[in-house]
Amino acid sequence: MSNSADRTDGAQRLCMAGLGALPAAVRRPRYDRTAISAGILHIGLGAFCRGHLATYTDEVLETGARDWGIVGVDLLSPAIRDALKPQDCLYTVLTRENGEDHLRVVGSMIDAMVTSDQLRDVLALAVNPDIRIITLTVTEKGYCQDAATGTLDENHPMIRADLADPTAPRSVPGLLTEAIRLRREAGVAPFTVLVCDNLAENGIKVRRIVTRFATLRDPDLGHFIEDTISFPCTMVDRITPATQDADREAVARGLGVTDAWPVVCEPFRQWVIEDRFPLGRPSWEAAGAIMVEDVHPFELMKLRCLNGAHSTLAYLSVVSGIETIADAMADPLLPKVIRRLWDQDLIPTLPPVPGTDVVAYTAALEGRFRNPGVRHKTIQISSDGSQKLPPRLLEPALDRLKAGSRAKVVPLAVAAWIRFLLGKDEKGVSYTIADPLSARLAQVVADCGADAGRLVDALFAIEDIFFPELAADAEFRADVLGHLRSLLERGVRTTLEDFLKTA
Ligand code: CS2
Repeated sequence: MSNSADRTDGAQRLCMAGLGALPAAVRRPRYDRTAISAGILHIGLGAFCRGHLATYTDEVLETGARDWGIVGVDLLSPAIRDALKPQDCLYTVLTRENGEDHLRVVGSMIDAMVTSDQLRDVLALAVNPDIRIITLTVTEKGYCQDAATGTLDENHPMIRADLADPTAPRSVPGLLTEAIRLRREAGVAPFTVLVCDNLAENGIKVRRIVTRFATLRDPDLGHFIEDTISFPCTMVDRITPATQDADREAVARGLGVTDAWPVVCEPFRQWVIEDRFPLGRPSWEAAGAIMVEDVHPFELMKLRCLNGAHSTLAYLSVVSGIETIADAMADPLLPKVIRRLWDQDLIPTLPPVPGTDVVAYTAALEGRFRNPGVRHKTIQISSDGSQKLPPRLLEPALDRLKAGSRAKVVPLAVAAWIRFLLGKDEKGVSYTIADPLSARLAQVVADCGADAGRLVDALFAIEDIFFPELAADAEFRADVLGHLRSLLERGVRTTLEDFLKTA
């Protein structure tokens, strides 16, 4: 994330007192914010939750609800809290499409905290009976999971530290467990945990992870979580790149005042939620959320078609020096590869999705990816591949295998990820591999160099990433190896041209 949130150049700052003076076209809260109390504690105060969940909640508050304000908590750095507090936690969402900008000031975030220096306050709030839901956007890696199996990574340094000192947690499983324990001790009914990250079966998975952590800490607490805490699954969608300085400047021009940390995103948003909230929930459906019994089909469609295509585009693009998803979609070859990925590998793995034509969904995705107003950097999407590849691309490849077929485009995407791990693009420009397994991945690259066969063998052996059954499939391995050799010897262009000539 660009790091000049504090650069407001002495200009007037977005705040409650100045709301009335904003240009008429700027949408703003039409409710009395002073009457709003906190009902949701949100963990992970990045751009995504502010562009998605907080905008839905803002619209629920506009219908007259008073007790569903959000307190946002960041686990990592005080930067967003320190940007938001001086502006009464107001911030702007700028949506862009077809050359048009729409500005909206969101009011549903009523306070911001950071665990590094306010852990006691955060835990006290989690015990408060007014808080009925804990929502999370901490990215895939935030759950300290083994990505391929979706279980707790018990060797994770933060998990080990939290098990040694469980009342001062730093990890998400540790924090949730401690909050649940304190709440139980205080005799307050348990909150619902709503995981809004891109994990397959996100609620089920995080329930398993937190239960395991709690069991290691105290088996009785583990049983309590298993028996009493609701973790509904949910599918969240809105393309929301990290905020850049140019976005801050555009927002300042549109508002006439500065906003230290606005959010820029596409106009599209979607939210599908399993309706299991024992202590109630905001009427998110009033803002267009879809409440369902079973999120799974929606989640698979989104994770595979949207996120799987994103990751494929990201690795091929970073290696060939293409900076954004919109630029990738303007390339003559890449959209054709993605169309094949959808048609040949991903759509055939999806169960029927209620009320949805999946082919039309992918056509709409193509339009969303092409939006040049949303400068979504391919290097940003390339991060955390060890966490993202399994649900987005490797699971569908495994599904194809189990169905007696084979993935045609996933091996190319996997080869592109391996080529990406070498850390230098085709023009010789170096980039950083951001990944929770980066040390291990760097060791593989250091050991194997650009020897395609050794790279594939060493990486396929990492069971946190590759399902053993898929890694053991000779055809899948040969396909990845063939593409990787081609990428290394002849480059992305020629590899794609040849690939597109095949059936
Ligand atoms: C992206 C997602 O960064 C990534 O890995 O694929 O953040 C994507 O933009 C969102 O899931 C869209 O809802």
